[in-house]
Amino acid sequence: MTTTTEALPGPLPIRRPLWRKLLGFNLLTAVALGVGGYYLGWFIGHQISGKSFEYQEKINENDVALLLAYFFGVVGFLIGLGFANYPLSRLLGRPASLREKEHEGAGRYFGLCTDHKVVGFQYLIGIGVFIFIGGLNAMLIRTELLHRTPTVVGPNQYLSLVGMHGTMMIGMMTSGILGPFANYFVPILIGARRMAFPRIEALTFWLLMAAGFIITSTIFFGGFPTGWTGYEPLNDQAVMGMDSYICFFALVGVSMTLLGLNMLATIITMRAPGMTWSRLPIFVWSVLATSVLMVLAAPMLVATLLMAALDRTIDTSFFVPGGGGSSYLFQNLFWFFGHPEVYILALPGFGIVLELLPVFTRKPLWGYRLAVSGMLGVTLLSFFVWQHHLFVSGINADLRPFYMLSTEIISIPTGFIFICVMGTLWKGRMSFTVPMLFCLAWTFNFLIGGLSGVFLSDTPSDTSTHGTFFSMAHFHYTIMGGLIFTFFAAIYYWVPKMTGLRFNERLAKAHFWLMFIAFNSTFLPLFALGMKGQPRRVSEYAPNLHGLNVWVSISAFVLGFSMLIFIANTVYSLVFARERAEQNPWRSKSIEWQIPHPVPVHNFDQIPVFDSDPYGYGTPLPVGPTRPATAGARAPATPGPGTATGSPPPARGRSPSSRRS
Ligand code: HEM
Ligand SMILES: [Cu+2]
Repeated sequence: MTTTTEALPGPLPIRRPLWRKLLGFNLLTAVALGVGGYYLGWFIGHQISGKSFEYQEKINENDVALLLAYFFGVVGFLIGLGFANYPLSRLLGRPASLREKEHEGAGRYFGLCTDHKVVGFQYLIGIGVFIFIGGLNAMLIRTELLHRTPTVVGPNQYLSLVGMHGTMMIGMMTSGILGPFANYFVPILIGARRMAFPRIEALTFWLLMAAGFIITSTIFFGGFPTGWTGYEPLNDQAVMGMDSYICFFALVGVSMTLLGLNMLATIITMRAPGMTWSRLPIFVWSVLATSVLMVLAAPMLVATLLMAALDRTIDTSFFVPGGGGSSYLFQNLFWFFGHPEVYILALPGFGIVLELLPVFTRKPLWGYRLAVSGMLGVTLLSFFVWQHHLFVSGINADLRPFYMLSTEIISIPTGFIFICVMGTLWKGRMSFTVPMLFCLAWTFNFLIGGLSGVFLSDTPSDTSTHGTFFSMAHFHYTIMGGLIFTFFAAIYYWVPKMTGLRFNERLAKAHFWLMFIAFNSTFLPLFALGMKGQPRRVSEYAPNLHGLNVWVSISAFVLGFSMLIFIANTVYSLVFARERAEQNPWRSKSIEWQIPHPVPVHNFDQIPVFDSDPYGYGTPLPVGPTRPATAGARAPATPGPGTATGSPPPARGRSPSSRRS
């Protein structure tokens, strides 16, 4: 029984001459209007602030002008892409239409397109480019740290370099899994034809790209000295490059909020019949939890940065002690966002690992409910720990025990996730495919990241490790060792579905092993360097630390080289070799592998009806969604030892016809 309440694909592409295509709303127009808007803002800024506000003529230091330039630039860029067309035509009373540019051949990848699969792809490439730039920054940092004293770049440039690297990485990886993979797969996994707000979905991507250009442009304005945390009062005193940071992070915040809202609306309202909460794939649960964090935390970031921008332009003094403000206020507000942010980075990784392990152990997910409660527990608790970042900043010391305790308690729900990972691995028939290797590496890396976190959550040990390379090592273990490894797991797992092509396995394995070994060889010694007192964000260090730093730098270059293997593999496999992937190479039972490639614009001819959970390995083939597409051809049930799932709970509540598609 299916319901098809939504219009199926629109008309076929209209053939237009090239000049006509170039004139319309597209990337070219967007860039032109973006540049135009930028100069307009710059001009207006100089007109209104030339005399009064903080304009220092000699160094052409005009924050009002730069902030307005960025603002108008982004607005022009979005108008050029066509984001204003729909609201305007609705205001003029034209009828609502749902889809946009979904049938325009390869051109749809280069502009506003409302197909969630196209947006997923755009995210993957777009984020990839900026992570690559962030990675180049890391290589430069490590090149500088080959030397004991500033050699390659000056101390100020070093600071900017670290800030750019950190800010770019955090801002981009925030949407690193949700952008490409949740946008692409969540609608399919829940049996929907699209996201709840397809235009907003496209908007989140293009906002992020605009933000990426803005943070890169900071090099033209002197960079920024605060690192990724943007602390006051340095923020207020910094040169114009700081405005790039503010704009970048504010746009990332807006993009995140919208992304989270869209995911929540989609998952809550658009599940197909039978897709009950207890059948929701665990990856979708992780997206849901992450989205809650995004929606609650990111607006705080945007507001905080707005206040910082006002401080810098019209001297509001929210954070400037001299004017009656407080820099502690900034730290509190920033970390009220910033700590949930670290779980925004971690949770999707949990989701990927738990989603993939059952496939490669041929077992049902062990402890599904425990995993869900772990994710929700992390979500809730992550709003109660932010002051562990302020242990040494000088605020009320009596608050420390509370934040120490709450931080340690958060390891309980995180532990649930680990228990579920171990339970699923236990007696599983493991196949060591590349995605599986990345998941296993996650367990190793994240364990080190998690255990070292305990030292940072305890005030006594944090007082000596805070601000050293120890904390650097800790968060690279969680973000790079956690998130980036699962990011690659997801790439190797899902890109064959997205492209219909397979990666070269030998190159993929070479990438994995080199990356895994080089990663640990880069970051494990940093714990030692930190305990010996090497400070963060400073390019000079004590003579006795030189040998280890050289070791770390060389490892980092090998790590960077492993990324080149990945890029080479991608280009070789997807552009030159173009070997077709099987329809279901991993013999997964999950629905995305049961539908044909390429996935039609509307995903499903008939909305599927779910009547089992997606992890029924070891039990007979699930019926329902998989029946029409596979006809039992693939996904044979390989009975693993002791893997009876028990029958899933019956569909509750709503009848199929009451659901939207
Ligand atoms: C090739 C891999 C990487 C290397 C070699 C690397 C290296 C470094 C180094 C040496 C620093 C700080 C230097 C200092 O404080 O003096 C740093 C900072 C940082 N990195 Fe990475 N990194 C890598 C990847 C990543 C990734 C993937 C992320 C996140 C997604 C990330 C996030 C950060 C952050 C947030 C900072 C702190 C910046 C600050 O202090 O404001 N890094 N990294
Ligand atoms: Cu924290």
